[in-house]
Amino acid sequence: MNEEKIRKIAENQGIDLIGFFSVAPLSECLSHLEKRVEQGFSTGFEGGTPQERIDYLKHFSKAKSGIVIGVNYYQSIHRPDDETSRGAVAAVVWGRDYHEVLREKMRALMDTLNQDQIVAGKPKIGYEAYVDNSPLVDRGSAYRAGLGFFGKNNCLINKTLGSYFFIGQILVDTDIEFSSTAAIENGCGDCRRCLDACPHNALGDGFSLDPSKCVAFLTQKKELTPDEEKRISTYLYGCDLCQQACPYNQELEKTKEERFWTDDETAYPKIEALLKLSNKEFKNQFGKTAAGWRGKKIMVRNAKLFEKNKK
Ligand code: B12
Repeated sequence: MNEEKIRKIAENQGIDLIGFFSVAPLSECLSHLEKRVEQGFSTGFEGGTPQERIDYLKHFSKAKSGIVIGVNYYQSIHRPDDETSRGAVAAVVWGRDYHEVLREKMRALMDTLNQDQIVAGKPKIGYEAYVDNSPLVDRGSAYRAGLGFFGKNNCLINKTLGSYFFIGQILVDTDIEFSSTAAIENGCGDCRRCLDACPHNALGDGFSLDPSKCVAFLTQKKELTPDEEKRISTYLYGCDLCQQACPYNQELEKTKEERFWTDDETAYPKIEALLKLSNKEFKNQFGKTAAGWRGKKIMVRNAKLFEKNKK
C-alpha cells in the first residue's frame, strides 16, 4: 500500500488534506498534555491519561500505520442586518455534524482501498477511524503527519486552509509506504492577534488555554459558576473569535463540502425564537449539527445568559 495511491483516492473523494504517520507513541506531545493536566486545564472532554492518549496501540493493538485527514469547513456568513436580537453559533455547528461527515469520508476511503485489495487478491485492511471521539490527540497526529503547526490560538494551522479544518484519523493494520514529513515550522512569530481577540484572556503565552475563560468551553459546560455565567455573551455554542483574528484565516476558500453549507438564520439564531423552541423544533434545527449532543437545555441557558449579560 503506498501513499500516492491513497492520496489520489482521497482527492477524488473530496478530502482536502491527507497525511500519514507512524504509530510509535506520540511522545512529542506528551509534555504538552501533562502540563495541561498539571495546570488543571482539562475540560473532561479529552478522556484518558496523557500516557494513554499518546499510545496508538492501546486503542488499536493491530495498528501499523496511521492516515490523517483534514476537511475544510470555512464559509463566510454575514450577520443579518436587522433589529432582531441574535446570538451566534460557531462554524463547527453550521451544517451537518462533522463527526458524521468525516466518519463517512473515512469509511468511503477505506471501502475503496479494500475493493482494490480484493481485486488484487490481497487481504482486506482492518482499521479503526476516529474523529473527536477517542482519547487520541487528533491535532497531535495531524501535526506528526505534516498537516500544520500549532498556533497560539491552540488550533492546528495549515498554510492553505488556515485552522478551519476538522481532523479525522485512521489506524490501519497494514504498513503504508510513505515519505517522512518534516514538521511544519511554527508560523505565529510575534503575532498576538488571537490572544488579544479573546474577550476573557483564555489564551496564555506558551500555547495554553484556560477552559474556565474560554467561551467555546463554557457554552458546552453543564454547571457554570457565577463568574463563568458572566462570560457568555455573543456565542450560544462554541466560539470562533480566536480563529477569526488569525492572519492565516483571512480570504480562505469556501468549503466544497455542501453538507457544511448553511445560512445566516442558522448561524445567527434569533434569541426570542430560540427561547420558544419546543423539543421537537430544537431537534429539527440543531439535532443533526455538532451542537445536537448537548441538547436544548444548555443552548437555552446560554440564550438566557446572553440576554441577561446584554443589560
Ligand atoms: C477538549 C477539546 C476542546 C476543548 C479544549 C480545547 C483545547 N485547546 O484543548 C474546548 C471545548 C475548549 C474545545 C474548543 C474548540 N475545539 Co476542540 N477538541 C477537544 C478535543 C476533544 C481534545 C483536545 C485536547 O486534547 N486538548 C488538550 C491539549 C493539550 O491538546 P491539543 O488541543 O491537541 O493541543 C496540542 C498542543 O497544545 C500541543 N502543542 C502546543 N505546542 C506544541 C509544539 C509542538 C512542537 C508539539 C509537538 C505540540 C505542541 O500539544 C497538544 C498535544 O498535541 C479534540 C479532539 C481530540 N480527541 O483530539 C477537539 C479539537 C481539538 N477541537 C477542534 C475544534 C474545531 C474546536 C473549536 C474551533 C470549536 C469551536 N469553534 O468552538 C474550539 C477551538 C478552541 C481552541 N482555541 O482550542 C478540532 C481542532 C481542529 C484544528 N484544526 O485545530 C479538534 C481536533 C476536533 C477535530 N477532530 O477536528 N475543544
